[in-house]
Amino acid sequence: MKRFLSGIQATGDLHIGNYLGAIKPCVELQGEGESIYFVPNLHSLNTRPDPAKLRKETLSNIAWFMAAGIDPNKSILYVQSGVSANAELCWILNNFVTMGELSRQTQYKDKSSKKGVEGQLVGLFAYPVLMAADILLYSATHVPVGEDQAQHVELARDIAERFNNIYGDTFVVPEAVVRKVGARVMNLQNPDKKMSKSDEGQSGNILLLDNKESIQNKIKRAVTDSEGLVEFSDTKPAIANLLQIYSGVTGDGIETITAKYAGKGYGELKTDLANVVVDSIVELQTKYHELLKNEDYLLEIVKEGNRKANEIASAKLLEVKVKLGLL
Ligand code: AQP
Repeated sequence: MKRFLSGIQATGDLHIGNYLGAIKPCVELQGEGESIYFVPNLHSLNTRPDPAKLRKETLSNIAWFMAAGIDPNKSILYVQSGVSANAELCWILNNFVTMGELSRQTQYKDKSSKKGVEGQLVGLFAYPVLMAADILLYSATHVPVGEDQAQHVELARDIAERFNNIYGDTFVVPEAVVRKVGARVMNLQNPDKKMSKSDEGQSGNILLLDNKESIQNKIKRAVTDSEGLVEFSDTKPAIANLLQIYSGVTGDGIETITAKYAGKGYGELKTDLANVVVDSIVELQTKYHELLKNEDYLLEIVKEGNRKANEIASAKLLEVKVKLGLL
């Protein structure tokens, strides 16, 4: 039986990259096996968030999952801090990974390059270990993620194999599920850089909360190139990015889209792209706002999700502790 697991951090407003790279694949996989989706709010602590903001964004991500189609009757939807076994297993797994491995993680290198290693919190450095615990504790077979997180899943595989080799079969070795389209949505103003919640200034990010005018303006102002040819190519990253967003939102293949715009300029592509993005985001927003009106209902969903997650996690943690001789 396949078991899918994925999470979206509460670290700011979600963008279309989070949606196409992670949330949409999670929804599509729901029903193809068991699924567990969660908000990794313990991970968010490495940005020292304002408590009220963290609480709000945690519930907001639960609402986005549900607005996109995650059904709490079909999937477990939970919040990381509601299952203390995640943090406990993380501590154990810290002893199955080296500082060298963690310092080679691209996301750590990117994020720490801004402040230098000296000023970095251990929480950021150890982020991939907590992520490994999140995955291994639930025996996930498949982890739908954007491209930026694939390296962390790879490390979780290494940690699982290392543990299994010493203590016998304990953890399922997980596989990352990275979609061909939408796995790395780039910033509209800088197509060499991926869209990120933590970007300073959001003019290059299409946020799931953006209104129609804002989406239209951002796409209209997206950088292009001087060739005027709608082609999907590594040498045309800005156009390739617009095409992958188009494809991710509509489900149309890249070739179908390039054929449609052959001989047409970027203006027409951008206008149509803005329309399809607006249509899909507005539909999501309507459901999202409806869900947010009833916080008690969302809290009930989380409570029940945490209960189910705890059941799975505590059984696996006990197995690990027995193997390690922990009383
Ligand atoms: N630009 C992106 N394109 C496609 N997928 C993306 N993801 C993130 N950015 C893109 C995927 O979204 C999921 C949730 O990510 P996360 O919140 O756990 O952390 P992240 O990968 O660090 O995402 P951000 O948006 O860049 O957030 P910040 O700025 O807070 O670090 C993951 O599956 C991720 O791959």
